[in-house]
Amino acid sequence: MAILEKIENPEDIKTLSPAELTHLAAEIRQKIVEVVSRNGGHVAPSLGVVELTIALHYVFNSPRDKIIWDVGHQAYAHKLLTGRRDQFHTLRQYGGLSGFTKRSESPHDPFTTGHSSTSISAALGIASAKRIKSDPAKVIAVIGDGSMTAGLAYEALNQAGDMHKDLIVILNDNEMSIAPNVGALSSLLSRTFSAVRIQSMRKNFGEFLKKLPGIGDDVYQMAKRSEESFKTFVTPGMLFEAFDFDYFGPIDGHNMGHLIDILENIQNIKEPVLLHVNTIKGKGYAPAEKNPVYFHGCGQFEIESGTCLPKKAAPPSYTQVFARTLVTLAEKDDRIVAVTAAMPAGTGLSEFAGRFPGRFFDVGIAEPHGVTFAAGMATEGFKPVVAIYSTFLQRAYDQILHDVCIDALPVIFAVDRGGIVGEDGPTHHGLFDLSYLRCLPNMVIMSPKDENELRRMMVTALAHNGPVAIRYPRGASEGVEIDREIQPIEIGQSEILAQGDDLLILAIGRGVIEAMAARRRLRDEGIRATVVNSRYIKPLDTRTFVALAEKIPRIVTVEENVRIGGFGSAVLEGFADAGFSGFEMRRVGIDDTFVTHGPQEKLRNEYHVDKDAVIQAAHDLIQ
Ligand SMILES: Cc1ncc(C[n+]2csc(CCOP(=O)(O)OP(=O)(O)O)c2C)c(N)n1
Repeated sequence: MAILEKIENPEDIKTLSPAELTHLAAEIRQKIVEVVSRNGGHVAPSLGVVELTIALHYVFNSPRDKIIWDVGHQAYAHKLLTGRRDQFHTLRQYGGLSGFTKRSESPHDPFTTGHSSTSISAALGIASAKRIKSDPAKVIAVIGDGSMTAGLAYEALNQAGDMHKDLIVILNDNEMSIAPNVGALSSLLSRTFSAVRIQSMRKNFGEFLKKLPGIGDDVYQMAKRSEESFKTFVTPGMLFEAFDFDYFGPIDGHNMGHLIDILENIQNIKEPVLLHVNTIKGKGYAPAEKNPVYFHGCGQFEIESGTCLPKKAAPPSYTQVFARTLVTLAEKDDRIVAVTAAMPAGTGLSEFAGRFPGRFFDVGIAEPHGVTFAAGMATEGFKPVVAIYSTFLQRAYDQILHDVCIDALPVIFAVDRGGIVGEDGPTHHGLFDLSYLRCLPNMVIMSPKDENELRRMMVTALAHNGPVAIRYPRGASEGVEIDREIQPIEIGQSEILAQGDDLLILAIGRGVIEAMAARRRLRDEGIRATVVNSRYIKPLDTRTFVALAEKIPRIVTVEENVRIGGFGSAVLEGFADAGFSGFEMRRVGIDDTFVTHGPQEKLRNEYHVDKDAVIQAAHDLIQ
């Protein structure tokens, strides 16, 4: 690490020779692999942009010039070069560096990221603000080809081209999203398109010209001679030029000298520029180059072999249970179709895709489109199951409301990663869905206490003729026995799990696990609690809750969601609407704050949504 050790800030790399820059790239790769093998993280995206990162910091002057990394998951080299080398070993750990770019972490991170496709909008906003302030600094957005599948990116390009702002967009094209990239744009960008499809288009167009009566052959000969060959006629550049960007590329994103030359040239252009860079995801670490999907974002692994370190034996994850159950149900019901937004593996839908390719749709990183697409299918009698992580579903809010709920279309939302997700931190926790879904008319919202109940809820949802959200957590399920026959659950019906006269605990989803654990400890202290698994947040089983609370007016609600607008709020509203009063209540849930990154269990404890929090609430009420 002879060179990296000397880089305290980006200024230090400007004096390095070309050979030293190449050496620095190797040292950075080694460091990234070393740390991510221990901490887990986005190794392949970061390895793919090492030369690009060095070249950007060599040519531009961060933090005066602003470099915005889309998603921010590929910014590890950027972190190493911008004063964070000594903390890099804490990456994604509690109290350590974030796995994404974060304004509060460094002046070199001008924008906080985690969700995709925001970089061009943010960069354009920053560039516009700088022009008002007469600040000549450059603004650069680096966005991947996967992130270019989102409509948001085009809204930004559309405005940027029109405003003729001094803005540089670098398209980091590795032909991969998390999975292989999808969509028409992806084939436009890909080398396959330039080589194979252009040749066949050229042939077809040539034949067409030759057939034009009278003039065809002449026009064909002219076209053939024309400087504007067919290859340059149809290029990815056309798309961006249509947005009034000056297009450069595609260039080799691992040729540092070439990158530096071209960046030095384009920095003087005062118009929107798009530089198209081809990179290899996982570059320089053979296992990641070979398996970029796994190494997109991975857990701990052994460096030598690239094999992931065995996790503790655990029951299947909720995601796996959802995925297998969906395949089983889809075998019997061909109206079931599945939709993912660029996360076939993460949501477990790969299995469905393999089994029913014609009924599986990967829409790209386009959650809003995915939801409206599903709504369209529902109008034709299908039963779309839209599997999207809670945090990314936030993007599709208007589509859920306007395109699904107003007409009560039977779209099922498999809301994965509901609750605290862990090391990805505040941009990724699914802590708002109960609140943001609960206020939508026609929506039914369920959350299972275990994997058996998840299966029952899926059957219930498929039988229901209207929108349903099933919210389940990240990670291993509870390891309970699975019923052979999957029975539905009456909509709106809760379940009493334990009886006791001292305290009433109403819980939802994972909260039920914490409630039951707390109940055992409280019983040892002589406090006897009734525990209710609410199962539904909407419709809420208010009648049962009121009947119980009349006898036991000391109530604790438990949820892994923000308290504002969540399950506890729903219970309070239900009580108020029923005219029920004279009770005392404590709501266990997330405060009005964003939760940092770290291990799930640690965060549950720190943010008071675990059994200790339930016990404390019980003590509050009873002592
Ligand atoms: C709105 C949103 N949906 C989904 C994701 C999950 N996600 C993180 S990175 C990624 C793929 C990004 O692909 P690309 O932009 O090409 O970057 P690469 O990792 O290939 O460098 C996805 C789908 C996200 N971060 N944000």
